[in-house]
Amino acid sequence: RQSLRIGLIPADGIGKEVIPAAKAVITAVGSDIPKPDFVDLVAGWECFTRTGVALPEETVEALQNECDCALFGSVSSPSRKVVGYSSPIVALRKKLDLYANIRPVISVAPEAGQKPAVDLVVVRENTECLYVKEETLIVGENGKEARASRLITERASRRIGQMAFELAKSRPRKHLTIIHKSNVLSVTDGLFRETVRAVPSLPGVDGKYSDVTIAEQLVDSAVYRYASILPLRAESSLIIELLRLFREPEIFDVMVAPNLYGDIISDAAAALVGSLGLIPSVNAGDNFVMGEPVHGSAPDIEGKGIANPIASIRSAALMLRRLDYTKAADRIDKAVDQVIREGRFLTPDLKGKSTTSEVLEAVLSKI
Ligand code: NAD
Ligand code: K
Ligand code: MN
Repeated sequence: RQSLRIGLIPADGIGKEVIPAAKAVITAVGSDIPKPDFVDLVAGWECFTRTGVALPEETVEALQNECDCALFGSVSSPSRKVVGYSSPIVALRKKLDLYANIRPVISVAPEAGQKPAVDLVVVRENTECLYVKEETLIVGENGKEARASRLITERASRRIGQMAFELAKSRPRKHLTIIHKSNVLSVTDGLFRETVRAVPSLPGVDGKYSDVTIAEQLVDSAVYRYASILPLRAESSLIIELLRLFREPEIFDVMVAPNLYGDIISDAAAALVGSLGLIPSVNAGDNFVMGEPVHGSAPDIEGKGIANPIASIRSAALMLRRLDYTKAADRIDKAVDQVIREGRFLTPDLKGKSTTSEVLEAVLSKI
């Protein structure tokens, strides 16, 4: 391969401040990957207000035809209905069939080589559930009535289940928790739960997952169990660590969930390690991968130059890891770990005083 063509879609808000940091870090590990060739692409709310289109056809075509992978920043979707607008990231996940959103939530142990106190991965179904966005509003006898339909298919549940089992198998604890709410939604969540549970007995699997242990947790109590894992403390040295380890260290390893629950439990898990600004993800399908920080466009800090770039930097590493550029990914993650451990250059979300570019410089200096 001559070059690695990487689509960059910073989109809105702090996406524009953190995606350049990811780009700089990829450039810095250039000796361990094919020559990076960045393709600048547009999408988002600002793009919509300027052009009337949130996801231009050229962006989708460039991703499909000219790019080997991509990085997405964040989009500022309004909370009210705007005629003609629809979230470009939700659309992109469907158009590129990026059916899994893989979100590792891992704390940094005070010393290299120690086991991190929090080490889990949320595997979120990325194409259906309430995100089919079929909503209707009618005015009935008793006023307005709004409805949304929620789609759960066997096909999507099976492939996200396969992805989750594969991931669980590759990890030391080999433990998979299925997140659902089948006690109330026995038909939709029931189908998700049963289909994921049946993955190990699919034809051709042949005992491949026999060493993976399976558990289930209702989505609400899953969040409660996080909350019972005691809060973290930023020490004077600003080293991030947990006051106490998990009371039940085995509770969560890989968690697989339908789209909306997966979104919520991963934001909740981010609180365990200190900030949403630390948590990366990849949107993955069978043929394409798009890195994306878990956070949104953060309008409260937009334009101040203090957004934490680590989620985006780690998303670049996760994207490269998925493409088997393990050495480049390891170099990036190790550099980030060192910067967090030293605690000298951290953004305000981690109780530091550094800017986005100071954190980036610190990471680059360790690479
Ligand atoms: P958010 O993730 O943007 O912000 C939540 C809180 O976390 C804010 O206080 C913010 O300042 C902080 N935060 C997030 N990322 C940070 C970072 N990198 N560094 C430091 N602090 C950080 O969520 P929100 O406020 O609920 O949503 C804001 C906008 O983002 C909305 O328009 C929403 O639609 C959009 N959004 C987009 C995506 C996406 O692009 N996939 C995801 C979630 C939300
Ligand atoms: K995002
Ligand atoms: Mn979210």
